[in-house]
Amino acid sequence: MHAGLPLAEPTNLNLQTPPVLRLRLVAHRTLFDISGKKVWGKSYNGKFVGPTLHFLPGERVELTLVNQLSTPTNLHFHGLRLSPSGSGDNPFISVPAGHSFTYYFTVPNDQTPGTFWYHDHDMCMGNSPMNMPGMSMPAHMRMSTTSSKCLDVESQLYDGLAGTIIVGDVRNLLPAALHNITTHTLVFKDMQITADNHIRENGANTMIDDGAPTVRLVNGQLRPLLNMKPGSTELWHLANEGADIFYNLSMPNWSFTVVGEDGQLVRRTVKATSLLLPAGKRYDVVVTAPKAPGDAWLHTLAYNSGPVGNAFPDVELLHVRVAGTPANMSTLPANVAIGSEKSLANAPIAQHRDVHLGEDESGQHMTINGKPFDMNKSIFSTPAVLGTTEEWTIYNDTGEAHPFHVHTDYFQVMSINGKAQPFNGDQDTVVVPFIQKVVIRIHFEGFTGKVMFHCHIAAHEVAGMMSFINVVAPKH
Ligand SMILES: [Cu+2]
Repeated sequence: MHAGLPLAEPTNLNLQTPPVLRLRLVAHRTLFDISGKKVWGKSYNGKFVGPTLHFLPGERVELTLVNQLSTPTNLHFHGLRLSPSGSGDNPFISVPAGHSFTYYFTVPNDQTPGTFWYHDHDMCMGNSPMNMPGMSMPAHMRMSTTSSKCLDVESQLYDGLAGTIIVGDVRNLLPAALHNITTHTLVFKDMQITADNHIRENGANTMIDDGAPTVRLVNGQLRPLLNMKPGSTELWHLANEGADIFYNLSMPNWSFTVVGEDGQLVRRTVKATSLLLPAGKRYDVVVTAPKAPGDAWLHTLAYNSGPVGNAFPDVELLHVRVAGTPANMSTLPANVAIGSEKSLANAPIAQHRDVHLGEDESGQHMTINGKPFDMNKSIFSTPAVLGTTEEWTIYNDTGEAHPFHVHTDYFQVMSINGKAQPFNGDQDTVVVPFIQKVVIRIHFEGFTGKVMFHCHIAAHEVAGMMSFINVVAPKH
């Protein structure tokens, strides 16, 4: 691999956003060119970072997934408020090898502009009958859907089956002087490569080891080069679309002004010198280059996820060269009003729930409330009621951090290990530090159905740290 090539953006699957948007993603085995090195993996439409989808609030989307892989796959639209049932954002759908499936959904009118992503969420459903709405499965196909012929979500994500979704244009919410600033999408993924030039997968003879040395990439490139003019201001869409590992982003002597987190607008902008992105997390940030020319690096700082977790080293990710004619551009300070999401601090709480994240000593068997994932049974015997707010206390009973992700509806982080968190917007993924607890509030306002939640370290999700809650309509 050769470092230092000019930064390439992920390709766009669409730029037009008509009222009915028809898109096609083809999942297939692919020989990637990763900064000059040929590596086998799996892709949507040919690139290690899948093409970027652009949606508008209120838009009808008809997205056909063509599965040319030799194993089942599916799609999850991470962070979007979509129905978890039918042909919407339904991870219980599994598209068999050689088949296609069209996802139909409408982006909510009140969907905030920001950065989201899509990725495989196939749950290797073993001998359970396929659940594809509108598709009756011939008997011979039902026979073929055994667990021996599926590939776990960690392997599929790691292989390359993920891409970015951008809703609307966050720049329109910034002060007028910043409406036309340059944007970049920066997607973080890592890669471990086998001796025969395949991206590592879990299988009979190999395992992805999320603590092993790995190659960290930006947009599928090794330490690419981004040119900026002195004093210029840009909007960066940051997304950790990797399977397992953390990114602790920082640029010495620079700062990030956070506009959105997990596709949710912040109430007021905040300055940050580092941003922790577990797998699945996104930030929309504004950055301004210094007035003096020079070189800077976007790093992931060293990060330790806990005594039985991983100690990730400091790694340079992106070379930013500040050169050329100085630009005299506006900056984005802290404390600028952006979003209008209301706090749930005073909401009546319909239900309190405890969520215990657990794992055994081997780290191979993981649980929520003592139970490994069962796609047929929620860990909760009582459902949630649409229109109500619940408070969940997530206890991390293990010696490593777990990023907790909820589908369909966002949540508000109330406290971390007893320390109250000021409200500045919602999230869909929160890091629960080892042996600590995090309290969140969720207002179930979107949809009835099975709403998944899980650790977004894909290895942990596969090991069983996943369940769902049944959300039901209120009784009248
Ligand atoms: Cu985990």
